[in-house]
Amino acid sequence: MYKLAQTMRWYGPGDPVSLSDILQAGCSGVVSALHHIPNGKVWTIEEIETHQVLIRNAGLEWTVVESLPVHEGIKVKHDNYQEYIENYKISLANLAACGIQIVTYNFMPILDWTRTHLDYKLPNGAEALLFDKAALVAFDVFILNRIGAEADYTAAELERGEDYFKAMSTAERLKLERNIIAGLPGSEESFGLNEFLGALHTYAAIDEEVLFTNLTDFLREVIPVAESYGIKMVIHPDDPPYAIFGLPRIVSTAVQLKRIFDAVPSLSNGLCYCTGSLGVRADNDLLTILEKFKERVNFVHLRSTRRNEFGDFFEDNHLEGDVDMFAVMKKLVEIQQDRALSIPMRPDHGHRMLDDLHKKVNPGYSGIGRLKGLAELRGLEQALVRIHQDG
Ligand code: DNO
Repeated sequence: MYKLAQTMRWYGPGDPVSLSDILQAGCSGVVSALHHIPNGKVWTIEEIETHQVLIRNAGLEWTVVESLPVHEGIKVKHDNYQEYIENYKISLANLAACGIQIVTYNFMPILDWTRTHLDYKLPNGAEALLFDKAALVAFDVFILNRIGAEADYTAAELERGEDYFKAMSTAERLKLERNIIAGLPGSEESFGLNEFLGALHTYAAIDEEVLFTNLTDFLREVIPVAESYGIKMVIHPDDPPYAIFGLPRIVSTAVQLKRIFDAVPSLSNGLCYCTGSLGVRADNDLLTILEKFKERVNFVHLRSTRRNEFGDFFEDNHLEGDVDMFAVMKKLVEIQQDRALSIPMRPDHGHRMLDDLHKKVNPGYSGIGRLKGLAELRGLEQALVRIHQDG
């Protein structure tokens, strides 16, 4: 029986969660990236091998790249975007030469994943990541003072945002700013307020259609190269899966995903099926998405969020929240048997709990919280595999 290949993300030698921790958690693979190489530069074989050796020496294998970042120059098609695309192709060739064949990337403008609070206290004392819509509005309209921001929100949202803003201390404003734009772990960029406004400006003439063209032009160049090396590229959905800061978003729904795969049909044009990102939208049917793109799902992020009527969401326990993890896992078990392969999976994020609370951890990437998520997911899968086997 094929089972999900259990992995955890490792940020490199500076990660407070060590490779030994990851091994003890039950993983065989590691999801990692060369975070020290500036975005847009080539990943050389030497650099890849050095990282690979660190991981191998700990008894693990680097099975998935997350992420090989797509330079902003490609997303907005700056003059030198061709050079970045060429560098991307060389990095793919080098990864393939080292035997790494799953490469994650995203096409979110400017910011990677976005949360407003990194230490949202749960009733049991653990901490979770939270996206509070009122806080986002407070930041966008009243702290960043983005021109035209008001038009993106309803009157009720603006009112909640203003109340939120008025109740904040200066320290809280700074913290909110840091959480949103100073770069969460894994993000490729970080900004101050003015820099961020400047970055937003580079998208003034880029709507969803233009961004889609820029994505497909990129894919038409890199996917044939990936395919020739046996690499599966997997696009990570937008997180959250809708427009923020007036920026275009094109990887948020089944319709958008279909458009991307129709434009470049190669199976090397794949999906990182992230239940936590896609699941934030009530109109995203996670099972339908999985069924539709099952041939292209070559990496899985399992996580559950819980949303409320205001558009806020927090990261819940892996088996709770709005994601029907039982149904998702059942489907993943079936898909793996049909495709006769194991798909790498990582427990996406985890609460900060127990000893995590006394340590510095990368938000979302705690040791114990992720271990708990992974253990629950592993148990769920084991049971479903057994049921599948017994017919
Ligand atoms: C957040 C992650 C993202 C993801 C990138 C992929 O925890 O899921 O940062 O790695 O969007 O390129």
